[in-house]
Amino acid sequence: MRIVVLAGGIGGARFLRGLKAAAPDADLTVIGNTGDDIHLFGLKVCPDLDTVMYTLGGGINEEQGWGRTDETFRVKEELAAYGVGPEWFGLGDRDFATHIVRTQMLGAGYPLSAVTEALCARWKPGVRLLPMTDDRVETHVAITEPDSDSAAGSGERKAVHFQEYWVRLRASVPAHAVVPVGADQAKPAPGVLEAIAEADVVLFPPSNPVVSIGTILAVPGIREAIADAGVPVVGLSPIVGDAPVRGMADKVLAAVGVEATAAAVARHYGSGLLDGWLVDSVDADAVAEVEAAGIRCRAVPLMMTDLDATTAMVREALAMAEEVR
Ligand code: GDP
Ligand code: FO1
Ligand code: CA
Repeated sequence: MRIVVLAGGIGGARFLRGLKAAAPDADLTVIGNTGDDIHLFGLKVCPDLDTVMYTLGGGINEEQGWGRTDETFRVKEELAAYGVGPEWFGLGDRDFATHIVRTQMLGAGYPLSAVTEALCARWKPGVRLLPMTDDRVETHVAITEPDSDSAAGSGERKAVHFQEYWVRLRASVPAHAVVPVGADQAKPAPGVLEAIAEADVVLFPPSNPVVSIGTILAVPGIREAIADAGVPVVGLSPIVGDAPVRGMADKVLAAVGVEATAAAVARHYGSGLLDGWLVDSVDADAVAEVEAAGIRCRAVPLMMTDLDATTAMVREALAMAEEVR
């Protein structure tokens, strides 16, 4: 069976671990979000691709969910001693090597998809990991700058990189809009549309619906290819009990005018895209609302507390795919 998964970082990566366990013989293609990518210190950093690669390849910092295990921060300290920032983004020494290799290959003319394949030759994630695009896309967030930080003195409105909104500001300021800058001009990376067209099932893990899956779907051609593939498309809610399990999905959903509920996220994707949707058992009340929107829905445990729980979730998603096929 050929399965295509649209993935962000932590939510996507943990789900994929369960998918590998639930469907060990399946051919897995992951379309990764690159809207979180950022250029720092002359290097190209791809947080979501790396989170998937490290998680599936055994190199992830498990507690944190991103970055390398057994990490040190000597380079970061030296940069800070030179007064070279940003100091709010924690790139570790081991992680730096990945960004150096990536940037070197990009500089030599390889597209990001080829670079990602080369990095995966080391990590062997057990999936084909494709960036959504080889073109530059950066998610920016329109915010009101907090008073104390504002050069203008108070309440300045401006756009910041998603990483600045999330890591520096911890999503503590109002987000008015989320813009995947460059997405409208981006082309799907080689293999993306082909994988979707050849898929037997498309899965949306419980990744962020706006800044992970929403960004992937913003690359022209990807949403259309999924809708046209004629195969079951099944998603799992990242919202449990009207709140994200972790992260800022509630804030970025508000910025695009969507309530932070499992049902609202399903309606946001819509029946034109989604055939099936799983909500957590605590959100059983949402099932009727989702089904009324024309999307098959069931309530099952959706907390990825360990591999067994995650594998069980994936099995439910694959069972639903057979039901709606
Ligand atoms: P990120 O790029 O690291 O933010 O990761 P993703 O976009 O792939 O996933 C983030 C989303 O995963 C967040 O909105 C979380 O609510 C969701 N999430 C994380 N852990 C779990 C879990 O155990 N169960 C569910 N249902 N969602 C989760
Ligand atoms: N998240 C943080 O909260 N603080 C950091 O300093 C940080 C550094 C970092 C470095 C490399 C990387 O791949 C990810 C990193 N993240 C950090 C996670 C990342 O900012 C976000 O969680 C994701 O982009 C959101 O999906
Ligand atoms: Ca992300």
